[in-house]
Amino acid sequence: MSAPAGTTPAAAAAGDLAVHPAWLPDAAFAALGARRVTVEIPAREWPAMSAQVAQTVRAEVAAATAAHGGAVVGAHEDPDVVLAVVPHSDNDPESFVFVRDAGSTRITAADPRGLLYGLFHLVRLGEAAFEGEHEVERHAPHTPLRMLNHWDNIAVHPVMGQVERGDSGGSIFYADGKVRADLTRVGRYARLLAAAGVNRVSINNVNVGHLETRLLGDLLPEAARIADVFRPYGITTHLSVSWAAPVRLGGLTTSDPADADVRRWWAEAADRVWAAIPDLGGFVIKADSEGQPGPFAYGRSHADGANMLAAAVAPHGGLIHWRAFVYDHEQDWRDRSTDRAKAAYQHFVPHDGTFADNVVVQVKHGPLDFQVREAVSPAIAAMPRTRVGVEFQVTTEYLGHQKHAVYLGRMWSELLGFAYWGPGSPTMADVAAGGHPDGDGTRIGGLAAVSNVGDDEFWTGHPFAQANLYAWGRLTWNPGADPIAVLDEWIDLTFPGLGDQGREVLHRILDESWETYERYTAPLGVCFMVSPHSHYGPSPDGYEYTPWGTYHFADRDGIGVDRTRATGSGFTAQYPAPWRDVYESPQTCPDELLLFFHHVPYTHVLHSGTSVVQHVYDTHFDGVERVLAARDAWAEAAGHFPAALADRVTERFAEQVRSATDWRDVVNTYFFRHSGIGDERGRAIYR
Ligand code: GCW
Repeated sequence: MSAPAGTTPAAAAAGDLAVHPAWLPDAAFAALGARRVTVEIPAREWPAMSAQVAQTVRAEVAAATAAHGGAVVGAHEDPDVVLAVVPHSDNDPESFVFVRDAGSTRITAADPRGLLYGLFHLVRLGEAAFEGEHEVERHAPHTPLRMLNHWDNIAVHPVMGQVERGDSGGSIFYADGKVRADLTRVGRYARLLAAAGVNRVSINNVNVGHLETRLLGDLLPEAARIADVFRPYGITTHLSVSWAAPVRLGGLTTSDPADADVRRWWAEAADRVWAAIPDLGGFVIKADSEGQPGPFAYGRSHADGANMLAAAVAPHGGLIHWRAFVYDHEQDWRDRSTDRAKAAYQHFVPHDGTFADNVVVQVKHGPLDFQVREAVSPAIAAMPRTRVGVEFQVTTEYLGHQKHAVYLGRMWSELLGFAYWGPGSPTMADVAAGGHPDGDGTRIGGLAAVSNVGDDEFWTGHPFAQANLYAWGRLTWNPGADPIAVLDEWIDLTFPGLGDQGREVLHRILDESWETYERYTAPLGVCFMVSPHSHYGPSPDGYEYTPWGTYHFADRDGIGVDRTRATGSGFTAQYPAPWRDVYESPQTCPDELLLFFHHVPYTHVLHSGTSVVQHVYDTHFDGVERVLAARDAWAEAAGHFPAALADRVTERFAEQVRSATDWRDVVNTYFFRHSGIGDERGRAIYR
């Protein structure tokens, strides 16, 4: 196979050794590694994962102290640092307690997995972990389900490549039509994820091809090899499965969930899978979605389908992550009675309370599809008796393909903190953690996101897109964390010793880069306007007359989607108060979502005091200015970074400038041609 896009042939040839260390170079361990460290883990019959994580903790400490002049010592030898497994009242295997007094730093946890998270906490703190006194601090994850979904295929798709919506080269798991013989890179990835707080990974695309279906069959031992590499870092492996597996693999003539043979096939498949991977997390499934098979073909509901799989995996403690991304992708654009935004709610909310206890209904954060700005999904808040998981996208399918510098921490933080029932009420993150106000507190769905990693030498195409992967993990652990502080953590862990200028420039480039991207692409929550299929670059009418249900309805008078109850699709009715009313009126709808909810004239005046069309011109000119400023800031600071990385970033900036300029001119021209209204500041708009 030739080197994947974005990977230099030299790096590909040099293989794993050329991989950038990302956020855990040896130097990140300098403070801890210079200490005398004790690790106390009682000999006990630990579950396999905990036992292996215990080994990982010991190995990490041994390597750090060997590299930085410290030592591994016994408890009686006056250690500076104690890492100890001790009984904890809550028994949460992932939480830990950090304290510093009388000149000694201590991490305690009920399980080696908590100890590992505590160890990485010390690494993040650096010298600060060993200075002064620290009150007792308990750290616990917001939710026990913190997952990355890989859209990796074993086969290489002629158009999509190997990783669907991946912009970081090929898969780290698969090459040459099989699981890689050498999984060293996966081990490094597991370590990066553990340090960020992720504890679950699904290893194949939710669009499951015929070859990948065999992960439940003859390729199972290969999947088990991957699980073996994740386990020592406290990471549970999940598999994406095809609804059609009984037909494809089992030779049955049907996948009807009511069919006894189908049920038996899945139960036997689960027995086989868990025999090979005893601590597998479960199955992720995309059914009746964008052409994937599902229960609709047999007149069955998604609850019927999910519960049938749930019954098969329940004896093994497995979970079913059933995706709610179900909509009509063969819509007639002439049909104004259908609104794709309503689909997840329409398909799933009627089944609330009927899903089995081990089913997580995984809902995308927005009702459309990972746009730079869309409303939050109302379905997330509408199923108090269901385990609702929320899905995000770390890979930047609609956000610049890891060619543009776009830090997503602030976007996710805003979404996770969205208070569904008004200020101070439970947030999106709370609902995912079982905190629906009408729920019983036990319905934990957790957080998931599509990974952005590939076999690229910098892991993520754009080296700064690593920050998104890191931030994703940290925000699943603590959704309330300040995303800019998280960015600082990433900077410290990735570029230890970087001076103030380098840090300041990274902040200048990244802190508001999400808003910058929004400014030069689709405005005011109108969504899409991207080139169909590739989802890169501007094409304002690209999806307008297609079956995909993603329209903006621009004409000579105005633009936007009327989703009101009064005159539109009625989508606003899916929200609880106060949002159903806030979004209903253009007077109260936030500017940034105006065109998501309303069709308005180009002359409509925003709360900001500017007209819609002038806002488009202003933001698009400004967006490009911001990209140019970021590029120039980078040019000043590039010398502070490793040369190969600096070259990659410089190359990406050239493309970002080109692409942002293209977006600006196409979108501005589009609005000018439709409205006939010029820029009040007389800047160049192509006519
Ligand atoms: O946005 C769409 C993507 C598809 C993806 C799908 C999904 C995995 O364009 O590539 O398929 O979402 O989330 O299932």
